[in-house]
Amino acid sequence: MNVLLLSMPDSFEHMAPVAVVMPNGALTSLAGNIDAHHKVAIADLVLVQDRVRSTVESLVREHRPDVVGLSIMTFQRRTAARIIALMRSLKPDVKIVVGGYDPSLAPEAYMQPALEAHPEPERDGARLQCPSGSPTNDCHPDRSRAFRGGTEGPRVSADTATPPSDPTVSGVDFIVRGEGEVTFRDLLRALENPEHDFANISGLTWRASSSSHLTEANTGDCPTQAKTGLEWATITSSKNPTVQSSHRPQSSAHPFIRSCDDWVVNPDRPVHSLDSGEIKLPNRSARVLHGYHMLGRQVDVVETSRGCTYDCSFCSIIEMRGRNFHTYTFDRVLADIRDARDHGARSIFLVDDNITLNVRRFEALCQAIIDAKLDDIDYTVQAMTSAIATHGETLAPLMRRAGFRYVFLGIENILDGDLAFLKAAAKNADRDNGRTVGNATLKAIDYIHRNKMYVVGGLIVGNPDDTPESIEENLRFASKYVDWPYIQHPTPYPRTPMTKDFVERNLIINSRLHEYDGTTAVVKTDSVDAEQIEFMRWRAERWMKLRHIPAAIRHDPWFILRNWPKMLAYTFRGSSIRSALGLESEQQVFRRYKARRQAEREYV
Ligand code: B12
Ligand code: SF4
Repeated sequence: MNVLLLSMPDSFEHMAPVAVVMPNGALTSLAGNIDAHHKVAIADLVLVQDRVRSTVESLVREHRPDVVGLSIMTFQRRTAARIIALMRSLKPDVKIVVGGYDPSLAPEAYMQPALEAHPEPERDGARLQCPSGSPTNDCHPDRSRAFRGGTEGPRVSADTATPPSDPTVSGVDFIVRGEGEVTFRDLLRALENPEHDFANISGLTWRASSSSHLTEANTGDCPTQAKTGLEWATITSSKNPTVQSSHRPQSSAHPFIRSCDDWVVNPDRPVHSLDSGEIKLPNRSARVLHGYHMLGRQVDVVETSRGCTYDCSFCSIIEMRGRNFHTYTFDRVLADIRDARDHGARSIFLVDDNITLNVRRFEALCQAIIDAKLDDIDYTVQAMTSAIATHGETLAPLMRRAGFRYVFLGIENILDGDLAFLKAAAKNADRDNGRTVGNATLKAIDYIHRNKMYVVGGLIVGNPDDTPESIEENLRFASKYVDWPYIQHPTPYPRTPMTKDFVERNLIINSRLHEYDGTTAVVKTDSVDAEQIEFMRWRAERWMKLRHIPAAIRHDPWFILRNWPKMLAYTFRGSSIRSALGLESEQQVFRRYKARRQAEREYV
């Protein structure tokens, strides 16, 4: 089969395409794990933000995909809906599979009635009706037509197939929940098999209409009404196979949407142990778009482990895969790094959720990188402050020797009250003989700086009890100590504990999911409104970013000298000659920046 894998084009404020464009690690891993006879192409649409529609059109023309897989974060849901509608208009019989954090944690939002690939003529002027709560198959008279080469019906144009309004997506055939390599591989096998037996694929949610192979075990009542939007806070994950029903009121705005569709939710797939060799190396050769870079150096992503045993309230990881930590063997990691280097990478981001959970292993990995002579690459990694502060004496010099350059520190906040809300106190604790003796942040930063590495400072401001003073205190801290600010606002992603808190305290002021990008304040605090919070961060952060330019010039002079006007223009977008001369207020510039940002989000 022809398989096309897409990541969404949406990026956020701290990922200025002129400075960083990073590949999506999930897609190469999926591509590396499907059977060899498939023809697979990967397109990271973040590489073509200004021409998404034409790129998708030519990808469909060139690759004639039978199956399209989309990797989606929550803030990308609306774009995903638009791309699916476009796909369907270009190739109505294509099978659409979604995966990643958003489909895994809010699958209900993807269970909307399908955009009809071959719209049924209206019968007696009425659309198909399905009795509420009916078992699965009855309302699908033509249920496997698309697989068996149905006739070309009238095409749904991208315009008429406007996706339902945010935050739901329609036209999806399969939802892969959690880790995807084996689930996706098995799904492709089932699609090739005339039986279409999807019932035995753990981690898969599928339309009953996709298969004739629906067992007794999977049918039954429809216990859960599909939920979307902010209702996700109350949904729990499925442990048993169930049929979910997404009966929705018919919408006259979407004439080709069926009035009902039933979904089968297979049991969860247990997380992979990784060291068994079950997950094969990523397939980077499948990429058909190019141009990934980090400050001009070709960049790639590599995993050495998955999972985390902490439970920070803002993080999606626990609901995604539970609290656990699994590691790849060093042989595999080194082979992966070599493969990335052979494909041109000179900079590598280790995308582990929390590599510093096992510091001894991390130290040994640094040594293995040095021994394997893979230390000529610039590495970036995410780390906990407590691990760096406690083990910095030995760990930090080894990291430097291995080639680490940027360390993303999850500082989150410098105030104890905020850390308690974020449930991030433990990972920021400075420990001595197992006893907590204070906050680890400054000590960790010091180790990193002494070893000539740079701190990307992850902070979260705008928590419920924050005041203007506490926000300023964090911003001052960032300005003084971090080399590159990565400051965000708390964002209520599906099923995180934080979301529940914000819902209960009635602090969410914005439910437009495409603005849930981390740098748009979508929640207020008890005493500061959201716009004010965002304004304070935006005003302070722009200038902090400027300070890193000399260090960047020393490392990559030609790239920075060629591109600094574009970088400045991006960082200070919204500014004008009048504002530079002090003839406009910062609020006016901020409003213009917000309008620009709004326009940027219309990728399709
Ligand atoms: C590395 C990383 C980044 C990197 C690189 C991003 C990239 N280009 O890949 C950087 C730092 C740039 C980044 C930025 C952001 N990130 Co980020 N990031 C991560 C992190 C740490 C690991 C993701 C990863 O690569 N894992 C390895 C791969 C192999 O696993 P995976 O992505 O889960 O994919 C598996 C499954 O999900 C599934 N799958 C995924 N896609 C698909 C598609 C199909 C078709 C199928 C079948 C299966 C499937 O199968 C894969 C293989 O098992 C996660 C998790 C964490 N602990 O924080 C957050 C995370 C994904 N990021 C998140 C967010 C919100 C962002 C930002 C918006 C803001 C931020 N917090 O920084 C930005 C936006 C990025 C942008 N496009 O502009 C959230 C997403 C939450 C959500 N509900 O959407 C996470 C979960 C962190 C969190 N806050 O909880 N991120
Ligand atoms: S330590 Fe990092 S990966 Fe682990 S729960 Fe906290 S934010 Fe998520």
